[in-house]
Amino acid sequence: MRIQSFVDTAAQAVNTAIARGAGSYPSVDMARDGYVIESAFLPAVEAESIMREVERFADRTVMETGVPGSKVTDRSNSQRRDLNVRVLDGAQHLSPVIQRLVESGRIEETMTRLTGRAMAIERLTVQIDWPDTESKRGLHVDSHWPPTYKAFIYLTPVSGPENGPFSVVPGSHRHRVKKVKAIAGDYLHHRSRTDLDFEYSLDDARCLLGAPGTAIFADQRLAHAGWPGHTTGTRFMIVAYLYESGR
Ligand SMILES: O=C(O)CCC(=O)C(=O)O
Repeated sequence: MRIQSFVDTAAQAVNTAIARGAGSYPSVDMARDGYVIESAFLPAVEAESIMREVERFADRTVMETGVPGSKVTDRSNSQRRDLNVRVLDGAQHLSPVIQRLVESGRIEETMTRLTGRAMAIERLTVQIDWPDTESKRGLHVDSHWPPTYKAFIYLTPVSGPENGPFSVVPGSHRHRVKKVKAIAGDYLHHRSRTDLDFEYSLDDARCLLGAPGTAIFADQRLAHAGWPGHTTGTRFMIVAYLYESGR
């Protein structure tokens, strides 16, 4: 087991060290920062319509959707971080507006245009975050290698740090030396391999803000986290998990 873990860690470190291409996306902003914000990606009325379908799940006693193909999962059931996060999988079955958005292909098309890589959605959720100043996961990547991507679409106003914005260290999707150091440190200290909070600081992170309907397209090799000073308002957002198709 320990040998396998070492081999996996070494593979991650080597692939991170030799990774190329994150700085040469066709979108100059995506190449430089690792993310692009598209305001009004969804019209405000559509964000409102989705909210009418999903806001009932902010009631913690509602544990089932009652809609085939969708389900409610509380992160607190399986982990000790992000204890105030709820995920609605199969969110397209809960809202005709989300269903139409998925069928339109706009999310994949936008990420494909920004990165120059053919993207496909593998999972689509609505994430609900209740205020939390204690258990938020720190800065991390989703995967060092292979790269993964997400589109976040805010459904509620995320106007300041107090609303718990998605936050990133701009440009960190291109870093290789710091990432290799992080992977090695995590291995030696038995931490999750994707943790970055010993190499990066929230002081270097930027809170990504937006009105309902704002979309953020991100290379998830960015050092990122939900802002830990989330004191006000329950945040709802669509999260599309994207991968290079045919990988
Ligand atoms: O809640 C957030 O804004 C952070 C989300 C996140 O870390 C992720 O999707 O990997």
